Order: sequence, then structure tokens, then C-alpha cells
Amino acid sequence: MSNAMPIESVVDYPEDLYRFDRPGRYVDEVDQVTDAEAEQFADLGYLAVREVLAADEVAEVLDGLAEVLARPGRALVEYEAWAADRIEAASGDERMDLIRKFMLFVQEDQRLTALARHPRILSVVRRLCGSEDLTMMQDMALLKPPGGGREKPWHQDNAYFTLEPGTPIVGVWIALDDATAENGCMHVLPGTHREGPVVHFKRRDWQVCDDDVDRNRDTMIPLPPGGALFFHGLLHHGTPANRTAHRRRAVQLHYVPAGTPNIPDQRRLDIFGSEGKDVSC
Ligand SMILES: O=C(O)CCC(=O)C(=O)O
Repeated sequence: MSNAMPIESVVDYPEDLYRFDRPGRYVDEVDQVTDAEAEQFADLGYLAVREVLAADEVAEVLDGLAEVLARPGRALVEYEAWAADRIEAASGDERMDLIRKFMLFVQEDQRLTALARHPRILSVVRRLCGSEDLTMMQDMALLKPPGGGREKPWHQDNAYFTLEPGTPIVGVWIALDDATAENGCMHVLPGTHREGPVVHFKRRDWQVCDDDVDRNRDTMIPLPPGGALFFHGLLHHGTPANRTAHRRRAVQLHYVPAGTPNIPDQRRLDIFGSEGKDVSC
């Protein structure tokens, strides 16, 4: 089954909304994350690590995700809009290439439970959150299918969470395939987490308005499989469409210090914009 889409149908945003000429800063391994890297995170709002999971650990995560998907009803699945009439006929593996994202898998498979508790991941998150006790408050797989994986427009993850802006929310975005400029790797606007919450609007998604994006700051974070981007809940980030015939699968886990209280949803909407009712990241 081919799911290649005319690329124009998924590139429905200004071509210059993303820049591809400024790669970010990296460390190679988790062992190199010291206080200096935590300071960089505080300043820039992100920390990119080339190797967090080894190849066999990436394979385990992919097997776990495939198995959860094979059991109907176990995860909250959102297909790409163009895939609607193909879902029924698709085999398990083909289905992976129709899915935009799915959530709530960590409790469903012990390999995925182990990922959420991975000592290398938690050691970095503890340092960046400034807390020994953590709660993982969201798990999501973002599959951005070949030839039709839509953009995730610029946004702040905190806009989707009922958590007071300023809470030390740390997102961990882990590449399961090579995430490249062409297939929709992460892009960030360094330092924006220090500038507070901004109002989001329902356009292609619930997002920062294209005109409000400071494109000059766009920094691209390509990653190999097993590499991870740790980023602050208020950092502006987004991913362009997958323009290739290659998969760009990723998982994203969000952590906060244990015991962090939730705010009423109305307060979230007052801060981030009233169009954000019932949205998920
Ligand atoms: O992986 C992607 O394409 C975007 C992930 C993201 O930024 C999010 O869901 O908050």
C-alpha cells in the first residue's frame, strides 16, 4: 500500500515558517550532562543529547508501540486526515504509516513502562526539573508518516496542560528513526520559555499565530534514533511536514515534580486563549 500524498496537501503553511540553516547545540551522551548543561537548559530552554537509548532499546520501544497498536482500544489513536478511507484495509504495520499520533501506551506494555522509568532519561529530567520525585503526566507517540505526515505548528506544550505557567515541565522527545530536516525533526526558538505564555489560536492546529513566530531564532534539532531533545514546557517548538518517503517516528514523555497541583481548565484558557478548549498536544 502506498500512502504517498501530493506534498502540497500537507505543506499548507508558509514555506519560510521554518529555517533549515541553524542546527542546535548537542552533547553526545547523558553522562556529559552536568550543571553546565542544566544552566544551558535554563538559558535556552532545551538540551539535545545524541545518544540516550541504544539501538536495541529503540527496537524494544518500537515493538512495544506496535503491540499496543495491534490491540484495539488500548491507546488513543489519531489518524492523519487523509488516511480515513484506508484504515479498515490496512494491516498492523501499514496502520503505523497512517497514524499522526497516539497516547496512553505506557501502562499497556512493560517495555514502554520501562521507557518512562528509564534511569538515563530520569537522571537528566531530575536535574532539569530540580526535583528527585517526578510524575510522568503525558505519554505520546508521534509518527508523522512518510509522504503525508503533517506539520505540528509552533506552540508551547504548557498551553495544553492544566499546569501553572512557570511549572518546571520537562518534555522528552525521543527519535525512533533518523529525524532530519527533510522528514520533520524538531525546531525550537531558544530562550522563548523565559518570555512567558503566549495566546494560541485554532488555525491548522491550536498554535502560535504564524505571524507571531520569530523565525530568525529557529534552531533545528536533527537527531539519530535513540537521541533525545529535553525541552521546557514554555519553549516554542514545532515540526514541519514529512516530505520524504521515510518514517519519522518519535515518542514524547512529559514530567513534572511530584505533587505539582493542577489549575482549573478555565485558568489555562484565560492564559493561553479561549480557543483551546478540549485540545490535546
Ligand atoms: O513530533 C512532532 O511532530 C511534534 C511533537 C510536539 O511538538 C508536540 O506534540 O508537542
